[in-house]
Amino acid sequence: MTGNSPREAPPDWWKGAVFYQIYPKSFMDANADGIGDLRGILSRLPYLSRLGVDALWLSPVFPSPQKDNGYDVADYVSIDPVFGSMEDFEDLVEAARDRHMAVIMDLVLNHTSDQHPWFQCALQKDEWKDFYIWSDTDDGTEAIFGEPSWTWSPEREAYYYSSFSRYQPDLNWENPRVREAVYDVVRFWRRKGVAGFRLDAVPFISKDLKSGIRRAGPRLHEFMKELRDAAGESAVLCGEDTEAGLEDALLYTAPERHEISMIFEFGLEDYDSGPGGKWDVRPLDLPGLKKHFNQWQQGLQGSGWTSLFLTNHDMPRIASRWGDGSPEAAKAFATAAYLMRGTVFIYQGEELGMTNHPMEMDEHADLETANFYRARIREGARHEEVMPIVHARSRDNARTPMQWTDGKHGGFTSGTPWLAVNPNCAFINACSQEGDSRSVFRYYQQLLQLRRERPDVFLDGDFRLVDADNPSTFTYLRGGRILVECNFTGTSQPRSIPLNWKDGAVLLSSGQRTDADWLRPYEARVTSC
Ligand code: TEU
Ligand code: CA
Repeated sequence: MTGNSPREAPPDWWKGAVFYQIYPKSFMDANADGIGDLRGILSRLPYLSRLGVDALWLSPVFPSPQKDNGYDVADYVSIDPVFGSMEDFEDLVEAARDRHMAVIMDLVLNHTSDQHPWFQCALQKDEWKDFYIWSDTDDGTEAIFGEPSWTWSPEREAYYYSSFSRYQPDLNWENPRVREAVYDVVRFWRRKGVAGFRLDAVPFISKDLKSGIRRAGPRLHEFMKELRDAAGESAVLCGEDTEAGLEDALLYTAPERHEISMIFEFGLEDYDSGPGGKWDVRPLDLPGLKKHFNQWQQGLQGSGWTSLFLTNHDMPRIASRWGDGSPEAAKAFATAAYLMRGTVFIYQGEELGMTNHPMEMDEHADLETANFYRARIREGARHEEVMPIVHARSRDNARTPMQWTDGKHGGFTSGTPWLAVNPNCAFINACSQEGDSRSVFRYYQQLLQLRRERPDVFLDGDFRLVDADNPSTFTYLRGGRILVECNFTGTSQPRSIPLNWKDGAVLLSSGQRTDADWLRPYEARVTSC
């Protein structure tokens, strides 16, 4: 395996690396309590090596009341006992390093849990009060998870502010003591050997509520520079900004600005949703999506960097979302995404083509889903009207446990899983796919291998969109040499490329045979021309 360890690798090793996001709760349970854990992850490192992974992003493993599955942190410098011990964590980092894999942590720096000692002190002691944001009035604004932004504190006789939920009070980044405390956390994990961080919800850390600015406030980039100083030049820093435009991306990632390495931008979510946002489900507007990627690929060509991802723990499964849930759809979307210019991020289970799992309302665990359902019912919608939307968009779709085998609970646990395993583990599972040359897993291996073999094209080469308005296929040329064609539909489509490109050598194909004039349903094909 040609992985990269941060120590021996060049400073920008992360550009060509393949990152794999682990949602620890749902990855692998080693002690039969139904919840994934660090020992479970450690036991699956050989699998991740075989896939071709260079770096792991662990979603939060810190002590937490789990109101938002660990994105409500009660202690930034310990491991939640449900996931294991600090020793388990150190063992994992070391075992990963032996396999030339880096580990990055998920830092939730905009807010803490309301159970964090900082917040508990802020409720009691005046010298801690300014760690959080207070007001005498509630201005009626709504937090992201559909609750009021301001929550009354009887202890303080004032309201505290939260961007997400009342269990996640926002830290006051204007207070230098807060920033020092946060940078201490960054330095702590760097000393433990982590290669960097995924930074949760970064634009929210700078705001000016008095002027109605709730995110991406005036000091955002100043704070990014301070974070970079704390993390060190060699750290890989990936910032989540769901609203970032291209200009923001350049500010975050142009190397001479010494901010962060790359961002996660969420433009891809806009082309199958209406004005009502994520719950406003629409069919995919493929020309719109292609235009978006084209703009980003062109715009970041000279400077700046981005990540390439299809989903994460907050999004439904891509094979179901854009496609018909078939393995072929999973392959086509991965090909389109991962051969663009940027760093690859795979979300656990995507490499198996895992699909959405429609569940009953009382089986759901996600706070956002519950709030959405309650609000719609309160507004007068019927249960039968709301459930199809929940099934299409709930974050729990991504959080059902990994499907390792066709056995009980998909081999994830020998206990009772915290969230139901998708019954299709009977035929979608890692064990059978590793042995099946036509599986999604085996295709991912080839796709990642191809990317690795041609850094001249896939890292450095330019991006040219072909046949931009075609509503069925996604076709582009990399470095003027390699043509990527993906059929985004379940019907055969004519190849819409110039005649003289038609007989280039096939470097990768998702099917057995390739036709000179047609792409089969959901076919992905990579040729040199
Ligand atoms: O998400 C940040 C974010 O902006 C969310 O609004 C996201 O778009 C939403 O989950 C979509 O439904 C991050 C984490 O990824 C998420 O899991 C956390 O719940 C959130 O921060 C709060 O920490
Ligand atoms: Ca466990």
